[in-house]
Amino acid sequence: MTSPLIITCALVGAELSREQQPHLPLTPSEIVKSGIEAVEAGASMLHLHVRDLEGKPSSEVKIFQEVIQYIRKKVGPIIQVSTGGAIGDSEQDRLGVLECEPEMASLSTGSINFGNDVFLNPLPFVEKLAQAMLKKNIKAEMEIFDISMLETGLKLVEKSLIKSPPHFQFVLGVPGALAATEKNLKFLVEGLSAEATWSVAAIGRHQFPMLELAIAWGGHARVGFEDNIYIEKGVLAKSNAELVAKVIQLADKYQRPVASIEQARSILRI
Ligand code: KMH
Ligand code: ZN
Repeated sequence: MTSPLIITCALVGAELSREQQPHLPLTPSEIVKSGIEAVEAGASMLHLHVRDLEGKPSSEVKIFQEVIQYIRKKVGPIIQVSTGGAIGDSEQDRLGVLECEPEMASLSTGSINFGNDVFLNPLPFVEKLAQAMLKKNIKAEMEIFDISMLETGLKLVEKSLIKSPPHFQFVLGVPGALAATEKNLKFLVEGLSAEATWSVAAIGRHQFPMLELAIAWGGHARVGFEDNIYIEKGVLAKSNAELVAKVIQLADKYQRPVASIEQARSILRI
């Protein structure tokens, strides 16, 4: 049997608005509901950003704690908080979200152009985040938006700043960063050690074609509104759960069983 597929759902992100996606969960209770639905549909991990009551991106630990608590009460997925936050968030706020003691947190390993903005991740800050995660026993998911970010990720592993085995998320197709192509993904995957685990997230129309490659090649898959709001060309998805269900169809095509939450923990060794 082929190895179980970990499906992560990135529910909301920090950039999208209701104008773009009318079903976007915004308030803490909407994010909780959408997260529960995504897990019930088959996601074993949630990549979490939160918004305040007005729907604005927030790094308030209290909101994270509340959302996590409600999701955990109903379903018990791996919670991965975002330390990327929104463009321009302070380093202090980005470090602060680790206070809610999740099992995992995202760790972007370098700076990139992000559309017309710059997503800043200076090396000293990346290392500070990695140290803080180690200290709190939080597993990092290294977010790799460009080739040099893999180099840095591998150096962090060498310096023993990352819990073993290292886990990478290849986020492809962000305007200004690495394009979502088969050739680029192949290059990234070939750069990993045998023990590493990896997943793919891709932006917009690239989401499902790139996830299909990840599934076929033995990696894992991230879907969700943060990365893509369409279920098919020109048709907005009605929920995050609908996007998860579409990944499961792809998993079936390649005979990849969908990982249960416990299987996902065991694969990632958390
Ligand atoms: N919102 C982006 C600027 C992460 O969650 O770690 C960064 C981001 C990455 O979404
Ligand atoms: Zn994110």
